[in-house]
Amino acid sequence: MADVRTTTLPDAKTAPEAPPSPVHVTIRREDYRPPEWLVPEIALKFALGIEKTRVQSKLSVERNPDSADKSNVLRLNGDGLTPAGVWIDGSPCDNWSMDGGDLLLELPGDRHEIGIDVEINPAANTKLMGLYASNGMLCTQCEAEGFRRITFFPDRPDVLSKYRVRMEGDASRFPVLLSNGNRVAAGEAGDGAHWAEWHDPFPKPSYLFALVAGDLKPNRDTFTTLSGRKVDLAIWVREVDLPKTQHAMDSLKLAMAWDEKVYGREYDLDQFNIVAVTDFNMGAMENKSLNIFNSAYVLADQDTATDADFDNIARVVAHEYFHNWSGDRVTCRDWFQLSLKEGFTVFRDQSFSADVGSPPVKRIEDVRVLRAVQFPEDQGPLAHPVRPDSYMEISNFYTATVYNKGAEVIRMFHTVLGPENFRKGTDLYFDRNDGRAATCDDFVAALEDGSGVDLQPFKIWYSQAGTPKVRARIEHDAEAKIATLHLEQHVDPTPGQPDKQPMPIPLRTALVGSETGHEICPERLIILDQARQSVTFENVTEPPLLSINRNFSAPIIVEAVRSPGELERLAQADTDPFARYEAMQELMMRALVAGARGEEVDREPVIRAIGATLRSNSLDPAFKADAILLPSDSLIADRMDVVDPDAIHAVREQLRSAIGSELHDELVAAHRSDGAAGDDLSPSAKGVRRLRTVALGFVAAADQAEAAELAKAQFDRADSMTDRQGALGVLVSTDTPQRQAALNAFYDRFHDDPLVLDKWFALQAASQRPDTVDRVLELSRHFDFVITNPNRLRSLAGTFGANHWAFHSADGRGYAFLADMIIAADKLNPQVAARLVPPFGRWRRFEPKRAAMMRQQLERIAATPGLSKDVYEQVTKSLA
Ligand code: 0A1
Ligand code: ZN
Repeated sequence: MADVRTTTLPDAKTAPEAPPSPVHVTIRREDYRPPEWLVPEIALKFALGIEKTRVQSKLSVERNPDSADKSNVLRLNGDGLTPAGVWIDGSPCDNWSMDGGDLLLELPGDRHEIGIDVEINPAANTKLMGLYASNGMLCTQCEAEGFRRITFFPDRPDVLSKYRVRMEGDASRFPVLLSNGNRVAAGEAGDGAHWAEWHDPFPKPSYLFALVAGDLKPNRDTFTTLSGRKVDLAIWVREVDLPKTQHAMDSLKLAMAWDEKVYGREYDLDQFNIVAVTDFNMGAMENKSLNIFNSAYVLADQDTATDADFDNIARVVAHEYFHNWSGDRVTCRDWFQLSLKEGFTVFRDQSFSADVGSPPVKRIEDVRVLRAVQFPEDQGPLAHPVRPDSYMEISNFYTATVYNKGAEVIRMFHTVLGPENFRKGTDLYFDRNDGRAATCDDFVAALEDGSGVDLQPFKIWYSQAGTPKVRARIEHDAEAKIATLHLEQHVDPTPGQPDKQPMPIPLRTALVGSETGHEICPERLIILDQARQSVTFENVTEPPLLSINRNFSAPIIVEAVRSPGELERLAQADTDPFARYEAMQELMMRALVAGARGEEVDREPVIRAIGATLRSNSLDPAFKADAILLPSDSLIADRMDVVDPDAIHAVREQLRSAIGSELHDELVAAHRSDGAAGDDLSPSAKGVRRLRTVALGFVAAADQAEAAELAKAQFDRADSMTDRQGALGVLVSTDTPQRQAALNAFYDRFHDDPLVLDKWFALQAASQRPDTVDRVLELSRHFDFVITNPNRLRSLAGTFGANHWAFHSADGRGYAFLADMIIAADKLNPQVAARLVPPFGRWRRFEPKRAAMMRQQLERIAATPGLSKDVYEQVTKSLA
């Protein structure tokens, strides 16, 4: 075969210095090429120090037979690294050059051994990507492109290597040394140092590499797999936190058993470690056998964590564990395929949480998150498909679209195939792709081949952005006893996608008799795949009520022609709990939207429906709490053509107040209901507590003084953080003497516990008072406000950005505050700063004054010198 190696390296000594690569390049999915070089094995040696860590790497590299590009240049990605030494096949090499942060080496043959030395400073790493220091320990975060901040490497997910890691460090500072796989050797190194060596037998991409060194203590346990192998489990935390790790451990064991039962997936190594760290950009990370967690998703006890915290811990522990198969054993070919692992793993963790809790309540919560975060994304300037076509900074694509809408896509496959065929498909997917870097197409192909069902039409869900809107209208021919359902679908244009195609939309649909309240036509699955479509139902013996998109079978917006009376009836009679919840939400939403538009509002159907829900003996309290909660200000805003936050807020408060006074007795009774001791974490006890606080919120809307008394009593007597935080959450929005007293008491008791102090910041940033902006400004100067800690920054700035009324304060000070925060945070941690930008994104939909102020702040951020790629991408896209 002809030698097609064309590229050569410029002579390192004579070539002009490589120009800095353009800062904000757009990467495109269509440009994907297989890697030219593979790295089947890598050995890493770390001489650990907080301020200086030396990293020596040895890569065995070989030409990729599957690559058509045959240059003799090996590009090793780097970010902020300078090689202190380079060797090729054991000989020192000075014929290397840099291209931006990347190291380029000229390689004569097809197989070589590369040695590279670098030195890094973990203490100076405020981006928290790569190797960094947190609370005296060292830890890593490599997804998506952090490994290149540790050493030079082809840092892309389709290069899989076997890792051998040796680390050495001061034994008193770093008594515990962890990495992926199995610890194969350890020993003393003199001068108070020690070392450990770890081997991971499973080839993995660099983003799954992990290392931890610190003074940690384990909560240990074991799990015996289905085939009888014993796995040693450990959760590593600071000694003081050990008593708060049991729930995470219990959750881990439940998740391991669940994945065996539901997906037939066993754990594959002898050890599984979880480490909690204080400073972490996201929730947690699925590094092979060494999961690293934001401590918020590990630590919990009754006194410091709410029921929601407990649920989140179970969910995230399960999520990361499930990644062992959906992510680690089968990984992603490129970052455009991120939803391959994330959408699927979210679907898996959602199913797990549903199975260990209450399925309808879990479904309502999942949909609430989707609507609160993903729908706005899909309808704004940052809209992108589940499988994006391009990005500047991949960190900006760890979005609700990739994660949560991605999970909805998998759920639709599950709905269409049914559980058994779906399982056949996932079995085939894992078999076929084990040890490979796969694509979303590979996933769908396996589901199709496993089930024998054609899923090609559904693939548009990966490529077409935007939330479909479905109009539905039912027509009844009483004489012929036939009902005809008329359906129409439409997707609004999104950036880069002006014209949309109809999508296949699975709609679980039933008809409920408006007289008897019985399900007169049992549920069936309608696949709406045309722009317009009609479906008939026979034997419709009474005027039907339309129960559609049951259990939220498709991630769409339904606009169904149904009167308030019909919705009220459905809210009581529908046999699908989710559809009942939906009927309530729709009823409330219509009243709120009408009110915000200045139209007259008939509150009575809403109040009657809430009253009936509260009085019901058959509904469980958690469901009641969900069902009676009014849609948030931002959800109402999503339904408005021109958003006026003050009008929305006012009408919502008026409705809350009316509910609070008309249903006073029912609400106070719900507030008083007991049967939920603080240590009882059963779904029913959690439900009682949730309803207690939701009810109190309504009482406060009608009578602050009365509610403040009830709340303060709840606060003082609370035997759980759920009740304490619930009461404080209500008080914090009131103008009562109890408010400050409770805030102070909370601070005094918990200011040494960072995760609880985060709550104190967040509660105030979420407050619905006219002075919230002033208070938040003050808090940003508070002694305990630490901008370098992502949890603290999110608890103040992130929560504030989601506080619709306060953020959109008419004087524009909310906008200025958040923009200041973004600019300041960007200098330290671009990834976290960029995640604060989205609230600005929808500026075009606001009334002109606010729209202008929001735009102005975006422009101010964009004009900041030295802006990161992360924030640059979000801000320019928001302005475009
Ligand atoms: N894969 C993780 C999410 C994650 C992504 C990037 C990170 O770096 C800052 C950290 C975590 C998950 O889905 O859990
Ligand atoms: Zn994940």
